[in-house]
Amino acid sequence: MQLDEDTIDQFRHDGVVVLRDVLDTGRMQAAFEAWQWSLDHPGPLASGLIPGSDGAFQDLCNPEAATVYEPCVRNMPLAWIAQQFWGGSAVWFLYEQVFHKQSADVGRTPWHQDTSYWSIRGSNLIGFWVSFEAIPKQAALEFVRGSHRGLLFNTSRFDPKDPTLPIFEVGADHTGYLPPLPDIDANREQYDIVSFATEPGDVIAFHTSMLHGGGATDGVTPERRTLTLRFFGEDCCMAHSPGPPAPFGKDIGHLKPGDPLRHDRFVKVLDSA
Ligand SMILES: O=C(O)CCC(=O)C(=O)O
Repeated sequence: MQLDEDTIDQFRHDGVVVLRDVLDTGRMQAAFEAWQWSLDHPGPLASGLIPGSDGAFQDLCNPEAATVYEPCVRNMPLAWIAQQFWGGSAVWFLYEQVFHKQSADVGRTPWHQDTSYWSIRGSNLIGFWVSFEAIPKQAALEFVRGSHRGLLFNTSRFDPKDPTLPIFEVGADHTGYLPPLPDIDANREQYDIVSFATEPGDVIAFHTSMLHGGGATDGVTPERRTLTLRFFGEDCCMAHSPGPPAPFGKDIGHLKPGDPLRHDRFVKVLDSA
């Protein structure tokens, strides 16, 4: 899928674009079968999306899932899209994440930034958000436009009492300190929030450092089945972080801050162009 310059510029500037009709019926079916596999084979990080609340499920980075997702990501144009955003960088598959909001009253996914959960930094980072239902704007995931160019915050621990509570304790030496997450929902008028209604086959591409959240279910969208596929490129390396190399744990634990992010764990999907 060849992108035009405006779309590439928009992704680089805004950090998010919606791409229409990216996945045809066959690729959507393959993606759905992979998503279903994840639901049927929960990995070590599977959980209810929001601790203490019912009706939602997520799983991510399942070590057993690589062979399930590899054919899927090789057969999709997503890595090629990422390569165009990154000016020709090679592209590696980082990991999959599945979301299942199972009833009409599941609340918003709290505002957060994916990158700040990881000890990985770089500009070549992207998530592709694929939903198997049509999603109207009021149930869509929301993004703070341009926030991938701003601060990385101490991201949300998804505490239902206060979704801004940080995930990491700050250590005595302040290594990897990240500032507290702002309360975006309480001050929405101060933020440039964008969202997109989508149809099956559309894909939302976003930089993983984007502040994003939302996507509650309601009577119009009583169930949401979503797959996010994340990729990285050449400039990504390990970084100091207040936490572990989440969500990879021991798998890549020998990599040190500054080391390029390269490991057998990550399938290279495209060589540099
Ligand atoms: O779909 C959702 O509710 C959350 C998605 C998300 O946070 C992500 O894909 O990074």
